[in-house]
Amino acid sequence: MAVATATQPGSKHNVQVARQAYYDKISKFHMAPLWEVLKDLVTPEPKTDCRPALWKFSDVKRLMLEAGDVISAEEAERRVLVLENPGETGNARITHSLFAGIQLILPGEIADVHQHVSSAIRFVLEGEGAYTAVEGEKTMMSHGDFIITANWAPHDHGNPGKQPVMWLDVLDMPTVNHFQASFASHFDEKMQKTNHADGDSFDRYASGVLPDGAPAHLNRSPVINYPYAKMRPILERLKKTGDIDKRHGARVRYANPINGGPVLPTMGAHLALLPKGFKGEPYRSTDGTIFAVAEGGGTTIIDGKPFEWGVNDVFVVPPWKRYFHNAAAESVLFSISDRPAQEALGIWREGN
Ligand code: GTQ
Ligand code: FE2
Repeated sequence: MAVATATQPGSKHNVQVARQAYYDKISKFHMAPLWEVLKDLVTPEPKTDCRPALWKFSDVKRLMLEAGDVISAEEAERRVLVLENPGETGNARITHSLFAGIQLILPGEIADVHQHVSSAIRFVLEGEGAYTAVEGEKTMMSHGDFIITANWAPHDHGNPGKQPVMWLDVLDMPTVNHFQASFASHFDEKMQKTNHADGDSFDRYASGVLPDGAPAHLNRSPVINYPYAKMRPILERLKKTGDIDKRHGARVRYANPINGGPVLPTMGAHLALLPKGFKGEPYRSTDGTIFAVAEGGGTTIIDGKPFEWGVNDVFVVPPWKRYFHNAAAESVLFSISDRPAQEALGIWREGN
């Protein structure tokens, strides 16, 4: 029986050469062999460049205030420092699908009205006296408020107060850009005309009644601001009655009052109270999740590594990385992810 050598037909070397020649030939016809890349395309478990990371508010605040000296809100259009995932350097994203940043608006500044396909949420960290105006409703911003700006909603921000105001922005820009479907436009005026009082959309839609004739279907919430002052007592009720999830604590999901669905089709958010001494059970899900600390202090173990957090810190858990929370003090965690988008596409999974 003949033994294959490098010079004989059918040898390993010849097979490689013949295959490469074939790949070169088909590439001229814009075709490529799936079998060379199949293992990277259909992985048995989620594959991600996203890494666990945490941003300390003490660093964020100091560096953010320095940005106030370097550029005005007007020049910047939005004075935002991107929270860039260390595994996605240069890509302006905190997870593969979501952008996050910290925005600063100084007393007397305005961030002009504009609109874009990307939806945004704000979670207010520090300072009082700034507002955001969304679709004709002006709402004052306070610590812990959750504000949504849906797809194509005109929005501008301003600070007629005396303190610098900072908040967390999360936008679905990487998702929109994945589909290459981005549009944006500016208005001639700096501020939109507001024709609704502060709190109007919450009182109108989130009080157990709906305006008669409200649409039966709406893929985003009509509520502009879910104020912390209204949400926090609900967490207290859940805690008192022992409605505490072993993984997530006493948690509410921000809902669209029209249909109970997520606030936005691309992003969904929760607010959770972790009682003092809470030791959470492990959890993982396919939606990489961004957390912001509204109250308290504790540690979250992500993929085996401890991340210690305090008020206004932001941290990120990559898709399908196992994590669990430990609360040293009674704590409140805001979280946001692309879960609604994954659920709509039928690809979301969770586990322990
Ligand atoms: O406040 O309108 O962080 O358009 C990124 C893009 C904030 C905003 C960001 C934006 C905004
Ligand atoms: Fe914007």
